[in-house]
Amino acid sequence: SFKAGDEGSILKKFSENEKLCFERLKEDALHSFVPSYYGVVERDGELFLKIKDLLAKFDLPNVMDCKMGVRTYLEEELVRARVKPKLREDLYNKMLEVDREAPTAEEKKQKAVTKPRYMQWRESLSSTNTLGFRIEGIKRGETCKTDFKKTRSKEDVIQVFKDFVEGNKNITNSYITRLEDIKQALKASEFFKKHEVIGSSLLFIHNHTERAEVWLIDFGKTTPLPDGQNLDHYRPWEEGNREDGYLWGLDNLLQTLSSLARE
Ligand code: 4IP
Ligand code: ADP
Ligand code: MN
Repeated sequence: SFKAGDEGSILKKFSENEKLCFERLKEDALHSFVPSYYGVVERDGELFLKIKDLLAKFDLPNVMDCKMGVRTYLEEELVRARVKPKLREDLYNKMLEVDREAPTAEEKKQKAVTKPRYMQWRESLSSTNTLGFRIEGIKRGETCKTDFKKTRSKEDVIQVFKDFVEGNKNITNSYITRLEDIKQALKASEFFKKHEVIGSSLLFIHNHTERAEVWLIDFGKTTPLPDGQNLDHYRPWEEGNREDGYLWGLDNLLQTLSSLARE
């Protein structure tokens, strides 16, 4: 769903929702932690969002994608699956690949699961439910690793971060500082107050020069609340309250990096 853009930009497959988020974020306290947005462009008859390539100024970057929050699907997806369950064979197969025993007897018979069922299973297998974030993938040089679906415990997460920074304390501390700045910006942000932030990631980038940055990316499922409604991003999620646990997850992420810095 991506294309290389020109002069240090990338093109992401258009979504109206994500476009609106990028536009609102331009004016927001979070703007310096979100990649610059250059508008909608058309290539070969398809629409894309043109976004700054965060890796462009890095020589040999190492990259980690952490998906934030205690929940990774929208409440409306849950409602839809209840009213009109859509059975997904592809998600059933992805489930089997990780754990032959994960599907219930009924699911095995149907050879399919609903999307919320799949997403909830992914959340409980990983650290999403217990820590409010999970590691989605890591790129080091030419190698991409995405087999973190069962990385759940604090100890395992710390180990993955340790390998990612190769035990480098300067990089770890730069990441902590950047995350603390992000936390302050989130608390000051009008956008953050008024949006349910689902499936969004923090992108960690560093290299051998010890340059280290963290950016907020992926607003495809970040949705505005009804007028006058706010989230605090800490409270546990209950269906209907639309909480996402983003700040709770960020605190846990900061704790994880802090224990690594103290080791
Ligand atoms: C994927 O599961 C991710 O959760 C995707 O989110 C999600 O897309 C996919 O839903 C789901 O199958 P795995 O990571 O286990 O492969 P992301 O795009 O953030 O990676 P949505 O559309 O929910 O963002 P489907 O419905 O596209 O399959
Ligand atoms: P999707 O909605 O398909 O999940 P994301 O926005 O999460 O797309 O991006 C997927 C991956 O692409 C990220 O994990 C990251 O590695 C890379 N990526 C996304 N945005 C940028 C960017 N602005 N600059 C560089 N890499 C990016
Ligand atoms: Mn994503």
